Amino acid sequence: MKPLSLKALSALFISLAINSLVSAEDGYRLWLRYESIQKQEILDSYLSNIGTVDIAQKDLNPTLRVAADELQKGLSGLLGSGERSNKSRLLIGTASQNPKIAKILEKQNTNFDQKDEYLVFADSKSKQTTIVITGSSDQAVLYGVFAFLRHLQTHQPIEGLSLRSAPRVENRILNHWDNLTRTIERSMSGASLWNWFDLPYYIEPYYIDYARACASVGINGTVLTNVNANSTVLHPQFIEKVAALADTFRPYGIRVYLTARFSAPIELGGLDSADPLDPVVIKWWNDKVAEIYEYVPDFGGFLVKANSEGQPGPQKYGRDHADGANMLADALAPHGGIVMWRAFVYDFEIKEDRHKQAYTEFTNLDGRFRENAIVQTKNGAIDFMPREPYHPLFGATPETTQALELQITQEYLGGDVHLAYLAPMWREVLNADTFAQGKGSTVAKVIDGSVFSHKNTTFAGVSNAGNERNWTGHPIAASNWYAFGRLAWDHTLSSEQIADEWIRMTFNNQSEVVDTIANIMLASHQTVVDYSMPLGLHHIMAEGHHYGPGPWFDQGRPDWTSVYYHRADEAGIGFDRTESGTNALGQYFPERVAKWSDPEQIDERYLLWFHHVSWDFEMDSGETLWNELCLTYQRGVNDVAKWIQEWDGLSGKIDAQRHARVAAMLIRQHADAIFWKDACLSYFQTFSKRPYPKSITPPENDLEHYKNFKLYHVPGHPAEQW
Ligand code: BDP
Repeated sequence: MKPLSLKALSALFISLAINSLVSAEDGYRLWLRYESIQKQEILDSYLSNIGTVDIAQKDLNPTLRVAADELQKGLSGLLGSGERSNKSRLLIGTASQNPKIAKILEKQNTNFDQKDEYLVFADSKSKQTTIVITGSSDQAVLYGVFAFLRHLQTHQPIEGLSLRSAPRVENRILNHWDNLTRTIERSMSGASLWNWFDLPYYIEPYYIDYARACASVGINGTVLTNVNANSTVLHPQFIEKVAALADTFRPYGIRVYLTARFSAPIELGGLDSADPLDPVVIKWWNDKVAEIYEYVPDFGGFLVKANSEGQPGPQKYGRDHADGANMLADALAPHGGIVMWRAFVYDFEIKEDRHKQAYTEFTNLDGRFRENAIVQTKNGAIDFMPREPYHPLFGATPETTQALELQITQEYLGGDVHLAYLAPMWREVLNADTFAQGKGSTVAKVIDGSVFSHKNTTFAGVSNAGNERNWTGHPIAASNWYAFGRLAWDHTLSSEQIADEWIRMTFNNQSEVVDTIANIMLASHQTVVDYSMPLGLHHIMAEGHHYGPGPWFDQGRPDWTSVYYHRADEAGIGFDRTESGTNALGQYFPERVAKWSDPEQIDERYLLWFHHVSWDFEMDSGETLWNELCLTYQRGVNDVAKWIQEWDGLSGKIDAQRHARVAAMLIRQHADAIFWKDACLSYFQTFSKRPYPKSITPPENDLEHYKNFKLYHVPGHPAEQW
C-alpha cells in the first residue's frame, strides 16, 4: 500500500474531526441526553429552585452512589454552568441512610408500603426550596432520580413538584435472543451486546450505559441469551463471564437471568437422560444452580423454551411442562430464583390449529406449577404477528402466574428498517378484557396479579438492542425499548404520554418537533398493519424470513405456510376459527366468544383472524371486503408517503444525523409498503376476481414478478441460510 502524503493525511484528520463533531448526535445517549436547557424562563426557574446536591456519605452503597452520579451528570448537562441558588438544597437518599430525609418524612407522616416506590417532591418556603428524592429502597432512590431528570428533560414545572410511583409488576425483564457467537435471533441492530471473548476481563463501557438506560425506565432484569438455548453458557467458563456482567449491572438494580437448554445435563453433564423426574438429572440441576449462585449471588433464574420448534423438553420422557418447570423451580427456590417457562409451544406433529395448543396444554396443567414457576405467554396465540388478538390463555389459569411476553424487536413489523412505534399495539393487549373474573379482568390486571392475587408478576420484552452505535438501528426503534420499560413499570400509562416523553428527551422540546414525530409514531403501528397484514390477516410473509410478503407460500409444513392462514378462495378469505371451523375462538371466555363469533359484531381488526367471509361481505364503512382490503393497503402506502413529507419539514429542527437516517429509512419503508400492497393485492385478486377500486394505484408488475423476487439482505435472518 502506498504511504499517505502529508496533504492526504491532513485531509483525513480534518474529515475525522468533522465526523466526530457530526457524530456528537449519533443516538448513543438514547433518551438520557441531558442537553442544556435553552428556554430561559424554564432554566431560570430550575436554577432558582434546585440547590446543591446533599447526599449523606454514610452507608453510601453502590446503588446510591450511581444515583448521585446520575443526578450530577443530569443536572450539569441540563443546567449547564448557570448559577444555582445557594439557598435551596436537594436531598437524596433513603430515610434510614439520611437523617435529614428521615426528619422531613416523619414530619409529613410519609411512609412507604410498596417495593421500590419513589417519592420526589419540592418543599418551598419563600426563596428557599428543598427538593427531596427518596423512596422505599436505595433502588427506589435511583428510580426517583430518573423520574426527576425526566421531569426536567421534558420541561415540566418545578413548582409544586410531586412525583410518586411504584412498579405495578415485580419483574420487568428484557429477553435478549443473543447467541454465544454474537448473532441475534431475529434482531437487526448489529451484533450481540455481550462481548464474550473479552469478558470477564474487559467491561465495555457501554454495558454501564445499557444498565443506565434500563434502570431509567425501571427494567430490573435481563435474560442474556437466546430462547433457542446453547447449554455452553452454563459451563463455568461462561458463568464467570455472566458474573462479570451481573456485577456491572447490580448497582442499577438489574438481575441477570439465563436461558436453560433442557438437554444440558446430557450435553454438558454427560448424562444419558434429561428426564426431569430422574434423581440423577435433578441432582445435576441442583448442583448446577448452586454453582451459578456461587458466581452470581443474586442470579434471577432461567427462561426456558421446551418442546417447541424442535427444542428439547420433558415430553421426550413422557413428562409434561409442569414436571420440567418444577424441577428447575425447585433447584432455584432455595436461592430466591424463578423459572419462566414459555407457553410458546407447538409440536412437530400438527394435532390441531396451532392457535389452540398452548391453551390446551397449559390449562390442563393449571395448579401444578410451583409458586416460583411462571408461565410466560406471548401477547397472542400465533407468534408476534403485526396485530394479534390477545392470547386466550390469559385469565384461563387461575392457579398459575402468567407473564406477558412482548416483542420489542420488530420481527414481523419491518425489522429495524420500518418505523413502527409499538406502545399502541401493546396497549390493545393490556386493555383487552379477558372476562376471567367478570368484566374488567383485563390482560394487564391478570399480569399484575390483581385478578388472581399472584406473586412473582412478570413483564418480558424481547430486546431490540444490539451493538449498533445507536443501539437499535432505526432511531425511532429505541422508543419501543423505552415504551416497554415504562409500561412494564406502569401499565396504565398512555401511548401518547410515553411518546411525548420519549420525543422530548430523545430530540427536543419544540412543539413542532414533538407534534410531528408524535403524530407519525402514534399512527405507525396501524400503518404497518395496513400495508402488510390488515383486517386480521396474519402469517402471510415470505418464505424463511419474516420481512416481505409471500401470501402464495404453500410449501412444507402446513402451519408454516401462508395459505394455511389466509385460506383465500373464490368464495372469500380468512381463517374460520369459530365453531364451524377450528373453534379456537371457543377457548376465550363466553362474553368474548359471544361478541367475536359474529362477523357482523367482531372488531374488524380481527375479522379475518376468526372468520372466512365473502369478498362481498359488507364492512362497517359500507364497502365490500375486497374494496376495503384494497383501500386499506393503499392507505398504508399513502400514510408512509405523508410521513416522508412531514419528516422533511423537520430538517434543521432536529440534528442532521438522525434526521438523515430516518429520512432514508422512510424512503425504503415506502418502497416496501408498495411492494407489500402490490404483491398481496395481485395475489388475492386471483381469487376475488374483482377490479381494484378507482383510488388504488394498480400494482406495477404482474404477480409472477413478486413471486419470483428473492430478497438477499434480510434483517434478522442469518445470511448463511441463503
Ligand atoms: C419466532 C421466531 C423464532 C423464535 C420463536 C420463539 O421466528 O426465531 O425462536 O419465535 O419465540 O417468532 O421461540
